[in-house]
Amino acid sequence: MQRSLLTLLVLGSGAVALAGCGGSDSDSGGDTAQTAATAADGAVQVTMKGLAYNPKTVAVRPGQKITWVNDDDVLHDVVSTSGERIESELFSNGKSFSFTPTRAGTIAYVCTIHPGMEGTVEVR
Ligand SMILES: [Cu+2]
Repeated sequence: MQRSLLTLLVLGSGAVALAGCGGSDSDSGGDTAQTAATAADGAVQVTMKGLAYNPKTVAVRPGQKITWVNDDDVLHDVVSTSGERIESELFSNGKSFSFTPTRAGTIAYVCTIHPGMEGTVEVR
């Protein structure tokens, strides 16, 4: 009962916002993944959340560091299946792993304990 009322309120306010402002920037919060992808120093962050890498594909230059941060309550790792070798330990919530590719190419990687949890690093 409470939950469905909340859902209605959320959906309702979303519809009002959509109808009310013609295409202005969304300020709904809670979805910071896109803007957080590239830090000021050029490092790229991939968040591990909901048994997925976000963003799933990142494009970097050789020498540009990538940091994976585990935002799930289960362990994850980063192990490449093609391209340059990446092999992290399993790490827990709040922990991170960084890798800096040295040459151009495509790196496909997976989490070894979660089937379907896959990502790609495009190095150009
Ligand atoms: Cu995993």
